[in-house]
Amino acid sequence: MVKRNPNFKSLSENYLFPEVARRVKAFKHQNPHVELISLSIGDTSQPLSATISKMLKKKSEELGTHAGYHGYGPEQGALSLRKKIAHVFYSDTISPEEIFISDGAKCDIGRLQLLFGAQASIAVQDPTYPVYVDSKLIVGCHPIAYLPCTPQNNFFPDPKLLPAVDLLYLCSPNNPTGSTATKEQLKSIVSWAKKNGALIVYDAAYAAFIQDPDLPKSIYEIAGAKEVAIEVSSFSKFAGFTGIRLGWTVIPKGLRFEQYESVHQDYTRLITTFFNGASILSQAGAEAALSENGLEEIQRTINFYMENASLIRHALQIKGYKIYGGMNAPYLWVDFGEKKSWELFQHLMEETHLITTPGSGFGLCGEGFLRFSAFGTRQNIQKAIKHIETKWPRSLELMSPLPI
Ligand code: PGU
Repeated sequence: MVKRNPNFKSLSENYLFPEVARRVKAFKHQNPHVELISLSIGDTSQPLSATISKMLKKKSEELGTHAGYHGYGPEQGALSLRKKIAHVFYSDTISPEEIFISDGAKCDIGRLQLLFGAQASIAVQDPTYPVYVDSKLIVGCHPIAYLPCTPQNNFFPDPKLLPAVDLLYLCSPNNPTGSTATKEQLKSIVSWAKKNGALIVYDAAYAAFIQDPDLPKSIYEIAGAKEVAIEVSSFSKFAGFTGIRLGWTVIPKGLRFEQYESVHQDYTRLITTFFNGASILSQAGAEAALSENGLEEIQRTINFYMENASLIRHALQIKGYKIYGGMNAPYLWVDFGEKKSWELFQHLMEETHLITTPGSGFGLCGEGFLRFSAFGTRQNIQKAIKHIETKWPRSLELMSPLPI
């Protein structure tokens, strides 16, 4: 018999969102007539913009002709798209050769684990996007260092307290806390990485949601970051590509391993071996998204989601809840004090028919919090607000004891 990969023993039975889905399904089975409103998974609800949708149609028609047909593209992605990303997101401070187009940020996070392998030690923010941890557990692992990120430290680790690790994962704007790192915070981390010979894996999947012009949208806005940081990003949230799939990873050519070997060269080797390039259709859609019209249309959708965030924030504030995030990020992180996140989740689902994401699903320091996503339709957000206004107790105290 084939032996099971022992690393899987370290994982919880389900990944966070399938676990939420499992509980929702069980409740619906018992209560088929109840309408549940989900502010849980960060999945987009607004249609593709007209410019993107037209391009997808045009491209698929072209593919149906002899002249327009195309097979495999370069594994790293179309040069024209890499150039556009370099221009729009990095003002040409990153070269197109340093950008690897992919089928999404989540997939790249997995590939980066293969790049560094089992021997690399990692540190993550706690709470954190669970994929950094689970993908590390799958490749095999040194103990993972969890860096508490709570209201007490403005959800950002103190560089003076960082352990000696090879890789530090940072996500800003943060999933789940909705906090956004300042330039000063990133500067301190970049200089820590340089001093300690560490690399930073920076997840900027929500950068387009930053409203405050003083907050950095990329780690490469920090001098010297190109020597120590990889940046992962995605079209999923800002362009509505959660289903279409398209992301990218920046591997600066200056990044080096201990013996001065090139990280870029190894990543190229990995990508050309394991990946045959993102879909040509997605890439055409992404180029359209970055056209002048495309960017304008996308901005309107971003504004729409951020209005959702402020509507939820307002409703929760009136009820006296302590809320973080939702200003430069599409997530709100709500503090319920001593309560257990999964119990709260269950209680709110059963009593008020709202689905949220339990904070403890993102790490121990997420206990007592719930995450609210602002990616819903306006109709759903308004329904959710009505539920909060009419069914939720005014404050945390009124909620206890939970009947579970
Ligand atoms: N990075 C972060 C920080 C994310 O929150 C997500 C999606 C991704 C990457 C994935 O990007 P793709 O380009 O679409 O692969 N997080 C969502 C969806 C759940 C999930 O498992 O990815 C969320 O609700 O947290």
